Amino acid sequence: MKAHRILQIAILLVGLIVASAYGAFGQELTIPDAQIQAGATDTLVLSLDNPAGITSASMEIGYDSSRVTVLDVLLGDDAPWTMFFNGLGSDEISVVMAGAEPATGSNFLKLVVSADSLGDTDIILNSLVWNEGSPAASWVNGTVTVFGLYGDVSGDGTLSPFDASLILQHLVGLSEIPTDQLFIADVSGDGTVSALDASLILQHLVGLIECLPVECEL
Ligand SMILES: [Ca+2]
Repeated sequence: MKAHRILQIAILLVGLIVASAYGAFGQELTIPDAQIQAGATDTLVLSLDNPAGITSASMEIGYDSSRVTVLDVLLGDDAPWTMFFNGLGSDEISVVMAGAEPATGSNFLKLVVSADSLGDTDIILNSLVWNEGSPAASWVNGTVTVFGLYGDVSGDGTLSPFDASLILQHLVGLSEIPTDQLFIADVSGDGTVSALDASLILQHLVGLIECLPVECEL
């Protein structure tokens, strides 16, 4: 290989390393997915993959206000900055925030969200700017799934022995609970769906146990 070709490659590699260190490929903000029971409130933590070089941000966060309500916007634990927001009650919240130094970790911003009506809704960034446009910004939008009752696998709004049957049918392969609905069947809260979950639903229905374990822990 000729010397000037080697030099070109070396310069390119150094450029790539410097560019990635300064986030030229986009420092990414991630809105997490969440499952929230209708009527309940949860806090979504927006995480920043690499806070280096970022000392201010402006963003517009959009969502379907008929499905969820953003009750409050809070600074993340790792970003002790100054922040103002506006737009609660609308479908878009504007946030501006700034600090003298970059955040110390990935916990960047929090949305306190209440779930209102059943179904999925996306929480999306309509815009995001770091500093005055550099480093480049990229982001990952999140989805909030609003569900009704734990254990109500059929989705009819009530807990019944039939829900326990659907879990047992799922376990033996006679019918299938969609993957994104499996958390509803996990009434034991142990992270898996098993015959125990069906048993707990039946025990709860006749009052042998006061609450489903996943709800007792709430
Ligand atoms: Ca049901």
